[in-house]
Formats: sequence, C-alpha cells, structure tokens
Amino acid sequence: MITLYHRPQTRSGSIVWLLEELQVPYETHVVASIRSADGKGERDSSNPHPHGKVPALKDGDETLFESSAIALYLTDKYRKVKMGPAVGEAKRGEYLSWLAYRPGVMEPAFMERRFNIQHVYGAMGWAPPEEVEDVLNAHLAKNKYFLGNEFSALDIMLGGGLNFMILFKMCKETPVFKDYVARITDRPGYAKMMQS
Ligand SMILES: N[C@@H](CCC(=O)N[C@@H](CS)C(=O)NCC(=O)O)C(=O)O
Repeated sequence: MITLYHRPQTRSGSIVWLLEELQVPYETHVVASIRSADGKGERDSSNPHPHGKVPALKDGDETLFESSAIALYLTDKYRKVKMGPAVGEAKRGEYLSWLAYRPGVMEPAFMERRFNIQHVYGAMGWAPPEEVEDVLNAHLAKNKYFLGNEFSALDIMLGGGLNFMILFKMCKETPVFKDYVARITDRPGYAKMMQS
C-alpha cells in the first residue's frame, strides 16, 4: 500500500490529486506539523522526508521525496490510467522537461516575485517571472493541456501550481490561464484534493 505523507493545503495536495487520477489505492498519513513561512511549526518525526517537508511517499521498500520525482515514479509504475508517456513513447522528453521545469524554473520564479527577490540575470538557474509567464502563456495558448489534447500529470504538477500561484497573485491571470485553469480544476480528483 502506498502511504502519502501529507499536510492539507500544501504541495502534497498535488500528489493526492495525482493518486486519485491514477486510481491507485493509497493511504494518507497527515503529519502533525511542518515549518511554515512565518517560522512557526516544526518537523514531525514520523515524516521520512530528509527536510521534514511534504510530500513524501512510501511504496513498499521505496521512500520518495520531491514532488516531481514522486509524480514521475507514480506515472511510470502505475499505468492502469496513463498519466504520462512511458520511456520510448512520444513526448517522453517533453514530459520530463516540464516535470523538471516546475521546481527548477516555475516555482522559484514566482516565489521570487512573492518575496520580492531581485533576479540576477544569467546567474540564477531559473528565469524572471515575466519570462516564465510568457513561456507558459504561449504554450497553453496552443495546447489544451501541457502535452496537447491529453490531460496528464503535468496539468496537476504545473497546472495545479499555476492555479495556486494565480490565486495568491504570484502569477498574473490572463484569458489563456483562466480558461486552462477552469479546464483542469473541473475534475473529481481536484475536488478530492481540496477535501483532503
Ligand atoms: N521541492 C519540494 C518542496 C516541498 C515543500 O517545500 N513543501 C512545503 C509545504 S508546501 C513544506 O513541507 N514546508 C516545510 C518546510 O520547508 O520545512 C517539492 O516540490 O516537493
């Protein structure tokens, strides 16, 4: 049985949504506490994440952390419902690229804006938030979902993040984003995440 180490209204919600879409049995272990942005809270010793963060996930003998790694592991292993291209299938490279883009580029760019950090062009490994908005807008203007016509884990990992970042004014809403977010959040898995 898969165990998801979870805390409501955090990044681990994306993994709840993904597990629901995959139709894989799982249990959630809600951690008592995590550190919060105001410096309060502390790590729960039952949480196997090396930094006490969520999500973490156990599946048999495997212990995983980092949302994108968890998403890739789950979508590779559990394929009753296909939520991402397998090795050798079309768009695998694009799938991996966007999965890495979420923690490597999208999140730091929008966090930079939220916490008013000065971007150092050419030095920071991500890109300025306006540039990230342009890239995402252009991609979603041409594609119903991240990988084209099929909903995939990318629409949870990046799309779900985009929804949150728009709500919290870290990313500017555009008509393209508005339509896209309405499309991806109109799903039972999203509702399940919101109740978790
Ligand atoms: N890069 C990690 C970030 C995980 C993360 O920072 N999660 C937050 C909750 S949204 C957390 O657990 N914070 C507590 C802490 O930083 O100790 C991922 O994508 O899984």
